[in-house]
Amino acid sequence: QEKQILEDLEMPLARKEAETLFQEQPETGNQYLEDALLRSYLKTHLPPKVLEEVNRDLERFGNCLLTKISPLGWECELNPPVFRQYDAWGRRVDRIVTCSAWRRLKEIAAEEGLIAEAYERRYSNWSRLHQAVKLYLFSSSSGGFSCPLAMTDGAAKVIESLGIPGSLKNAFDHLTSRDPEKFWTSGQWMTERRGGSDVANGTETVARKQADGTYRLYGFKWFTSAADSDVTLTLARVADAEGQVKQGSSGLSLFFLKVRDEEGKLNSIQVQRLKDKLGTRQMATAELWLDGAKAELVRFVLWQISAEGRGVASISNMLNITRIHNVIGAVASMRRMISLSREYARRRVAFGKLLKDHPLHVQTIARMEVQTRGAFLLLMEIVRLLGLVETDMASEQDQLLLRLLIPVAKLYTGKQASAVVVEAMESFGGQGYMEDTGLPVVVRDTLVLSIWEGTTNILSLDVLRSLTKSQGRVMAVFFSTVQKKLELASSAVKLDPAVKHMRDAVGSLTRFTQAAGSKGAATMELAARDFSYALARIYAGALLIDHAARPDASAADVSAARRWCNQELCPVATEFENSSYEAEAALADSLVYEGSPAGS
Ligand code: UCC
Repeated sequence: QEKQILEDLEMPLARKEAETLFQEQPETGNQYLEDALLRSYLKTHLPPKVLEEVNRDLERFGNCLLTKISPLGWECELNPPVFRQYDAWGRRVDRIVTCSAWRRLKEIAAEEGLIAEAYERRYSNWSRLHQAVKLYLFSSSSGGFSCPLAMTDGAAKVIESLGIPGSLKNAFDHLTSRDPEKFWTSGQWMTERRGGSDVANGTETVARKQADGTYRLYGFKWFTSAADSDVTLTLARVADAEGQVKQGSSGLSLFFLKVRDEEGKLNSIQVQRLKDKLGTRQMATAELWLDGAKAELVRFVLWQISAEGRGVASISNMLNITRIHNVIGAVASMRRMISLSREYARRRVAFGKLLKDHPLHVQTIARMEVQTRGAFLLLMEIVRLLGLVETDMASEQDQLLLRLLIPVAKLYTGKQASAVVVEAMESFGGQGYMEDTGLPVVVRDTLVLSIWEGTTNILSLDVLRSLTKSQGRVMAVFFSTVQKKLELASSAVKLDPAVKHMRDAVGSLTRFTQAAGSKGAATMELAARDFSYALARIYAGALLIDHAARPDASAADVSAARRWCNQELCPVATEFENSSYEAEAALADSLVYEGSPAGS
């Protein structure tokens, strides 16, 4: 007894406790089964037979994520790619070495048909939605492998939309294959030293035609994501017989190239270095010298016209797909952080009770949930429309709406996701800031979503581009679609306040579009971001109301719609009515440059 007492004295209570886990680890189960909104969306929209099969596949996939994919994703985070420029004997090899988990994820992506599903179309127009949902579930466990998949999907889309030229048929088959041995991933090499956003003026790469009809590319690509990909699409300026190239957008053409030959040797490409990034560290982003890389000019089979000088228009099909993937990533990261946060709140005790019993804490999570629901429904709407377009079932209105909603959703959800994941990190207190919880990884990887694939301002200008190109018809479709959804919901009394807020916002937006027409392009440009936010908030509001007006809607559906519509839905009108844009612009210089050395 005396010995025991002595031992106890030597090991004070505090130390004994420290040896056991005393922080509660949040555990989530099958992501699909725990996602009430996703399941109710599928139940509402999919035809019963499709729902039955998709439901089965997603439940199985949810288990696979838990047991197989998540551990691989974490392994990728712990073993980021490394660059070996030389072999042991001094030969230049430029090898990007990835970990085995990364390579296994590529195999799984093929086996699960994460690209193939969208192109096989076994569920007709619903195949795209099925694929997008799988990618959404995959995204936050994927250790960054979502990035090459986004570009692979984009490349397949470009090839398909050109009518699958004979020379690219083989590539298309590889990109859309379910066979891990055969599956290829693609890059999207668009960014050069002088241009990230301004591709038209920043692209210096030159393409020289060869006697066999192929081209050799010479230039420097400044950001090439997933640089270990098998193939890529890229832009270059075709040199004429005198070696002259045409500047600007109309001088750009789209090229396809294989990164390595059959023996694994680089296609006259040198890797300068890997980028040192804030996040997405699992995925290799490189600077590449193209020193005569053999490439093929992408041709339009469908329209029998030359593809020369149509580079930007051709690659915009890829951009629109990768921008949808960006939305998938944004919604997935919000969903992931909220799932963890709400589980943590069920386990963690503070001030004598569980976090879930602290109303302020739950209110904070609920606000994030509302944002995530709006973003999720926007995503589903886009992929629903894309599915219709891809199966020739879309009306002209559907096509216009899709063109408008892609940049709107990309820019809006990118910003939402950055805010939500940072807020969610805070809900874990200090633990949220600890690397080994995995939470900072989600935060870092999310922050890129408002940058790559076009920044918020560039995407706001793309929204204006879609208006100009359609001569305003896109707005007529926007308004009529929103109005229709509000009319359908008008019998649901519980939604009255939300519908009223929406009608007011639609009125304000209508007045803005009428008044802005008489102002110059400069005012419209200044209003572009607020205008895009208004489109996102109003359209997502209509979708939330629509979802909440179903006969079997839950209390959460109704509450989400009402809370969403309580925010300022049409920020552009408030600013515009106060004549703030011109006034703001006049003062912007003095505000931004106060104190900075003149002339610098
Ligand atoms: O590569 C990158 C990172 C890869 C990682 C991706 C993974 C993401 C997945 C996430 C998973 C978690 S980042 C590279 C990103 N770079 C960009 O996004 C470029 C940003 N800049 C733009 O978007 C610009 O707006 C440009 C380059 C498109 C603007 O070029 P231009 O030449 O000034 O534009 P124009 O002259 O207005 O347009 C040329 C043509 C027009 O067609 P035509 O000639 O028929 O009138 C436009 O209507 O292109 C058409 N066009 C479009 N069409 C331009 N944009 C679009 C569009 N979005 N959709 C349809």
